[in-house]
Amino acid sequence: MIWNEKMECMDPEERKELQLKRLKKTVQRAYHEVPFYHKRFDEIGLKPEDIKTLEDIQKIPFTTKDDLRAAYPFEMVAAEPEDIVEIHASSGTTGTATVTCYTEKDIDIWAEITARAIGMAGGLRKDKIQNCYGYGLFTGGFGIDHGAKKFGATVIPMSSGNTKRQLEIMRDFKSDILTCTPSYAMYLGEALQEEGYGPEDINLKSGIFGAEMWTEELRHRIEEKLGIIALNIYGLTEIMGPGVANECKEQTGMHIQEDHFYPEIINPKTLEVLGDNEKGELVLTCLTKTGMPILRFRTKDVTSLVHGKCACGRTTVKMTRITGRTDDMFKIRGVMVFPSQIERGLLKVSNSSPNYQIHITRPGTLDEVEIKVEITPELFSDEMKDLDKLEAKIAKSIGKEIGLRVNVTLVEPGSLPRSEGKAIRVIDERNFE
Ligand code: DLL
Repeated sequence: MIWNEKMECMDPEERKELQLKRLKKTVQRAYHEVPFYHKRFDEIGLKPEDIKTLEDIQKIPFTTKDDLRAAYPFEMVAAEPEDIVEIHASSGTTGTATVTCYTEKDIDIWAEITARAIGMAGGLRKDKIQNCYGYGLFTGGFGIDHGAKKFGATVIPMSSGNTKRQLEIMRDFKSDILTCTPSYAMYLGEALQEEGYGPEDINLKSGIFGAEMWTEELRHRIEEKLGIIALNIYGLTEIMGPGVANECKEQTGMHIQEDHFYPEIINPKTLEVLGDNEKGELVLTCLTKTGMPILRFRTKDVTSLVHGKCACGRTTVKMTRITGRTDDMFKIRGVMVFPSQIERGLLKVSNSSPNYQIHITRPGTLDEVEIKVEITPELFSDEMKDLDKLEAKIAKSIGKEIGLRVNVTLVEPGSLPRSEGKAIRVIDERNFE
């Protein structure tokens, strides 16, 4: 079902006019209400009136995650405090969080775009949506919740975790649509099987999965295990949350909700804007957001854009599955982690060595992190039990920093590879290509 035929199937030329009108308005708002943008524009002699065509967007400087961090928590807000009705923050732990503020109008738009995702997943008003994205500062839980209510479906606000209960509710309530990260969907499928049940014992017809990288192979496995059609959903806190782009049943990429977001693909090195089908970094501009309108945000996510009418009838541009990042951020079980946080945790433990390597694997369905740390030559001769203690101490300190459990293995001094340039700190053995 197409939730908003007018917007999703609009003639592309007509949509461009709408985008330009909205872009001009948002640029005015950002310039006049956000000192950061005022200064940025003035520095290069750019005036909001200089944006006369959609291509003129290229005159606007990029906004980065560092800019947003520097503005922590509320400096990017473009609305009066009394008009802000909800706040969310990125899934990273302290120090890396970026905050986003929504007006009532923003929440309505957010609900609109996730309602579109539910439409794409074959949603009906009588459907029950088991929402296992985390509720809280993370945008996943509330984003889907707002959309499910706007759609008129029934939301089961499970939030994440407690797998046994999730399965019980799924069977007893006869949930129709599942929303969670793809790795958790797979985990639920396996747990279902372990309990002696199969797809025939549940009522699910589709799933809306995102918030982390995943592959076609994982899609097939989830579909088989749960007996559903599995669809991709993309979004990020800085721009809105889930729903920025949603996949339809054609499963050929995610439709960007272009009436609300303007996408560009750039070469991350030269910053040049790339054409259709060319892989590069996704840059997004909010066209309608009023609480915190972000212009030309460098997402660091690697994808490409595909224009043209989809077999589903929608005319919005599609972005292909994300295959990587242009920075060193990685997500572990849905939580954003930067190597610098791991390093901080490691080095808080006195007599730990700064030579380390982070190994990420997905042995079954859930991510595992192992941090190999060289021991200093002085410690090398120590008793085994002292080394075990040190491992546990480092694991605890890092765990505190990133909010996740990690395994630490001490390795011999000098055994980790040295690099003359940028050290290779992260070995991600999960395959997302
Ligand atoms: O992950 C929002 C979201 C919630 C999206 C639920 C989809 C479903 P953040 O925590 O701010 O927000 O993380 C945003 O996650 O820049 C990507 O690197 C990654 N990401 C999000 N969706 C996908 C996806 C939410 N479908 C960051 N495929 C983004 C690959 C994704 N990566």
